[in-house]
Amino acid sequence: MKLFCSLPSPFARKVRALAAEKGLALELVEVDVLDPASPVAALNPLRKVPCLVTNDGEAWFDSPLICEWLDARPGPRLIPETFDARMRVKRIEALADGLLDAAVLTRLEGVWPGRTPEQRSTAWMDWQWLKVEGAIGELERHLAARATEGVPPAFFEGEGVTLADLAVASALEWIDFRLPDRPWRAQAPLLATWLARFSMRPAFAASAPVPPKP
Ligand SMILES: N[C@@H](CCC(=O)N[C@@H](CS)C(=O)NCC(=O)O)C(=O)O
Repeated sequence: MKLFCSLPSPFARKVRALAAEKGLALELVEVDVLDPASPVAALNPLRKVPCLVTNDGEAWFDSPLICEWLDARPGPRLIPETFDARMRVKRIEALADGLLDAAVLTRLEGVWPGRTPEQRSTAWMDWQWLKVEGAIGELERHLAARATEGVPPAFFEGEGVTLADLAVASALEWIDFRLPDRPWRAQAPLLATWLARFSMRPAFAASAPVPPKP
């Protein structure tokens, strides 16, 4: 199985961490999605990563669907099978992915090479950031409702790791990596405590984005 991705991509990180939790091997194919000649265009008409190409040559996107596909392979389940539990996990994933969509747009507005400095809109970035703050607030409330004497639970849903944890942690660590001037911890102390613990999990830590060498 090949995963077309960029190494810092938080959506790809969610997929890679899920594969690691299940003990599945993924061959990573690094691509530059902003290059018009990127091979991803032939696999995903939306020109986004991650995109999974199975051993049968079938291409799957986007990341929630890839996670579903991988989770159906052998290994521990990261997406519960019962309907209610499954919906709750997918809801947290949707929140984390939506948070990331807005955070990625915030960053692209600042760095996308197709815009001149005059064309970049601070108002647009702030509008996107409102969504990020809204989602972070919701995640914080979720942990607060499940906390015991002010200590957040180890996992977002249930008693073990799920796709919900991988999605949230991938999103928050990407913000730390790409938008360090957008601090979020003061707004969400439980989330910060939760992430500090969860991010040490080996299957997750293995895919941490590496800053380029100076
Ligand atoms: N909904 C998609 C989002 C994927 C996404 O936005 N990927 C970014 C990289 S982190 C991308 O490929 N962006 C290129 C573009 O928007 O042109 C998913 O969950 O896979």
